[in-house]
Amino acid sequence: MENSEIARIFHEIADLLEVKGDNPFRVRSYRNAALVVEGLPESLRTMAQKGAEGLMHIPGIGEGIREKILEMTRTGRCAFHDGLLKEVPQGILGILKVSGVGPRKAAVFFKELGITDVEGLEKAAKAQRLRTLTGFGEKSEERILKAIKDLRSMSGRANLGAAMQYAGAFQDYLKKIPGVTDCIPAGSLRRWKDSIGDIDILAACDEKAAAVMDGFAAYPDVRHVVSRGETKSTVMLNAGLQVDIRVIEKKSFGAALQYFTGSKAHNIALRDRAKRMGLKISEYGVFKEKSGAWAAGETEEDVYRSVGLPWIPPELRENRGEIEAAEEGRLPEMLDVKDIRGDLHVHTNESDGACSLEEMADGAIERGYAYMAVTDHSKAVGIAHGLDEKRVLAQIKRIDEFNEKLKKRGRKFTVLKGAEVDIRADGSLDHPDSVLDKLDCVLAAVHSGFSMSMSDMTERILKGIRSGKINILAHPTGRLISSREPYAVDMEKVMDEARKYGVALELNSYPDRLDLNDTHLALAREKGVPVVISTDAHSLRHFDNILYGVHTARRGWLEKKDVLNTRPLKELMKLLKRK
Ligand code: DGT
Ligand code: CA
Ligand code: CA
Repeated sequence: MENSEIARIFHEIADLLEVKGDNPFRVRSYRNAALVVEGLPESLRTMAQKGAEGLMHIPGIGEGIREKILEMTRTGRCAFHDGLLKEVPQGILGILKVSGVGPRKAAVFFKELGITDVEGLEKAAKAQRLRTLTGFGEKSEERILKAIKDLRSMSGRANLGAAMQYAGAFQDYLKKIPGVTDCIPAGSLRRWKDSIGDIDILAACDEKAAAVMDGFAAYPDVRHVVSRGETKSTVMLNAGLQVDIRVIEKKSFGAALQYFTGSKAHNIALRDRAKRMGLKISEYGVFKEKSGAWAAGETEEDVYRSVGLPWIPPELRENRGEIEAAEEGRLPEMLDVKDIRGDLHVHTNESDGACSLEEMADGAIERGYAYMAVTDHSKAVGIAHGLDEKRVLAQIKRIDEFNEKLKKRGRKFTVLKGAEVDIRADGSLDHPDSVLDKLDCVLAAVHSGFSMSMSDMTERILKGIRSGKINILAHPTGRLISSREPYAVDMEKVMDEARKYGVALELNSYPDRLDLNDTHLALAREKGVPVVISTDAHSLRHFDNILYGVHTARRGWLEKKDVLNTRPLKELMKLLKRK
């Protein structure tokens, strides 16, 4: 079991306990554990090889949860979780995936109307039975029906973060098989696409492919082998992810890597170009069309060179003008994770984060950052324990004191005073101006009422921008990749207004958000709207998610100059001045 699966089970336990109406503290401890596990850099499976000892020093993990981790890494099951699944109908977990339906609502549907799965919920909404419940009306039924539709249209693809973990673990395993000389995940994963249909792994092999295929099928996390050939096999992992593997001779490895990295559209365009040059590109190599003579294939660079191009970074291979740009020497200068100097979206345990301000700051310092903005939620976001005016003022004081301490110790690090203020349904902000004026970095975001019409939602966000009180529009489309479609909003209008008011747009690096997406980022770049790449960290290890943000930015052709948090603090502070 990989960390993401263990985290998922802890989330499920928390959900199931909440549906049951269990003690909220207990619920919270499982949610916290899920956050911590999601963020661990090291595989729990590896850590648990030393037994409970190996799990001793994970912060925020107590004895009960440690035992469950041990059990899961050893047996692949959690008896406590299994027990809960016997008490609560399993279909209810499906209901929780419907956007806007949390454990409390699911419990009401179950107890009052006997609804135990998504199909039941859909039927009840269509039969107008939900409106018989207190607090539910015609609007809520419409919302739920739309959310069910969204959910159905999105299932079948995996979140990039989870797919990376599974691919990484599989890759480590394959590398150890004798005869394997190289092993790289290709496909959409190598292009860092925001959702992954299946994982494609290439293995270069110096002798018999059959031995590699045996090893591949024997991977402990394989649920079943879908198909098996001499050089190509497909398996299904326990987590429900499909993996294709191809075994390739060394001399064709570059050609195969190029081919299986895709995208299909990029490959077709590249092949057309080769044809015009009298060449033929296939997964086996580049060949002269007439004579069939071999031209290139060992490395990707060779393949691109053979058609007169420099190597094109995988993130750009979507046939969005990259071949022309490569030809004319106009490829973007690729952003690097080392270019990022600070994180401007960080939560602490004052709202729904797992760590204190001091712990998060230490984590940011450890990453080599020069600054970090603490941006806890405002009071409208009740489930996240959002801060009211009084608590924000107290936090400001605490940050000032903390910065003083850092200064005295000679640390070149600054905590910016910030907030993630809710943009309410009417476009007003959830903190008074007197509070916002005291902050260095105000994020604003929509957290509810997602089903507004496009014109209403656009107006709502424009009003937030026009307040002149915000610096950054956080997760601008509100999408959750595996469960919620973006809300309808006129992004061109939002960007034009943002530019006018000096408001930056966030690229939220959380793997389930990646919001803005690649095409919106390209639009921002075109329009000259500055972008901030943030992690929305709720725990220390979430800082690592910056990698997903940076690679998504690369997919949008963003360069260092387009990203505000690549600037040193002084320059950043000037840019954050509100207009
Ligand atoms: P996914 O799995 O849906 O997230 O997206 P990909 O891009 O990983 O697609 P996949 O797994 O179907 O195929 C991997 C790569 O193999 C794809 O990016 C390009 C290449 N490929 C697959 N089918 C074709 C094809 O019919 N023509 C060409 N030129 N390339 C193909
Ligand atoms: Ca794929
Ligand atoms: Ca595939």
